Amino acid sequence: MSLKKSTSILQNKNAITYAQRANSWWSGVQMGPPDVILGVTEAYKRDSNPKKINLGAGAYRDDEGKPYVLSCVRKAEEKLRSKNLDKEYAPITGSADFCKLSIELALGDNSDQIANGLNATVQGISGTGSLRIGAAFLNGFFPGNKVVYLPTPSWGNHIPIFKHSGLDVKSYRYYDPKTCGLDFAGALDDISKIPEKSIVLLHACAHNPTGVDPSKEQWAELSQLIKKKNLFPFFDLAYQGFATGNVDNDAFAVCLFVKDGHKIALAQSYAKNMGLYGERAGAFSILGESNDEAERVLSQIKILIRALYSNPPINGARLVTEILGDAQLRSEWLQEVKGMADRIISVRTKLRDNLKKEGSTKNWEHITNQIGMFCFTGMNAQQVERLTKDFSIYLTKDGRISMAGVTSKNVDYLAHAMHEVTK
Ligand code: PGU
Repeated sequence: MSLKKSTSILQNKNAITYAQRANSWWSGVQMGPPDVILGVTEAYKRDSNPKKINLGAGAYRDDEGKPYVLSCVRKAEEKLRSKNLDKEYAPITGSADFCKLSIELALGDNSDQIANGLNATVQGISGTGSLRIGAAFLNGFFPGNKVVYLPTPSWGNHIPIFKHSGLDVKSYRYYDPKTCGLDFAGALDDISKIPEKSIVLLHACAHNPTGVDPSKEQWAELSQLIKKKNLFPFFDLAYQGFATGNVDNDAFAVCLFVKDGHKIALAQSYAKNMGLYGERAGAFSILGESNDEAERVLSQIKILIRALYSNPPINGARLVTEILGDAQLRSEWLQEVKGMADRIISVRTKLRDNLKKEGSTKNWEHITNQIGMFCFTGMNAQQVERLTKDFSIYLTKDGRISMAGVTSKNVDYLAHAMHEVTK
């Protein structure tokens, strides 16, 4: 083909593209805002300041500030490699072993519920996908008010997850900005006014974003109230092990509610406690009154999953199964979770001490009182903006710091910057 001819074909093609653009299907689509949490990481990546710190998304870093792959995970990978497994589709509900090990991790190995087959458990796409499947099921089958009540504040993605599933979203008081602690009276008051047969979402431990959890006694009171009001508890258990370093302690609220007779819904994630962020391993469960009920529930969840993504990814669930199903790897994992939780607890103290050293006269007690991956600092949007603009420290606008990104190397710089913007 001559050069002249090929150029004219190109010009024609361009002309068609321009014509299509002028009258495009999508010309009415407006630019959406960046995600409030994951957008922070995107902005951080664009910054060239060598001192920059990313305290946005809750992803654990070692004391060098590097992503951390647990050694039990590396060993599980080795074991899987030697097994030379195939890549066949998983069942719609995912790996049966994975589901069993997951619900046992939450409810305990000796749970009557599991022994009696009362749980309908499916493998989900990490915590988010598990919540989303739960929300879709509730939207289709919840026999009461299709309204879910979230604590104020809650994880930023809870609202869209439930809304996209068709549920209404309302709220109950949870956090008291004056004390940077729990507004327990407010929570009780609001929950007592929720119409019967509505859904209440509870962060099982290490509340995100506040790092504020009810005490055991307060959980007991909440359980009684939620029962009295005939509300349906949906637990989000995304940080089992991360709050106290002990997976059983962190499942306290879930087990208490089950013991009190609640038939709960439960979303679990292995993103944080096994560091399997990108593997997307999680589980969703509903407890039924009988085995027959659980089976019927499961059959409907299967229908929902089939149309959404057919069946879940296999690799993350295989890793979890290797770790939880092997006594040696499991005990190594329990130590590593505790190691991560302990490192976070120790940098909390360092941050608080350094703020004092910087000369801050503000009360920063909540930094060490709050637990889990996050610290809700109480800094306002302007202060956060200054931290980012003047110091290249990236965090969400609500003043939440992912403590998992604080290290013994950057804690001085962080404390200095926090003092500068809050003094
Ligand atoms: N539930 C809660 C309470 C969470 O904090 C998170 C993650 C999830 C569920 C979902 O985690 P999966 O990764 O889907 O298992 N929240 C983190 C991670 C970043 C994000 O927003 O997804 C955070 O920084 O809040």
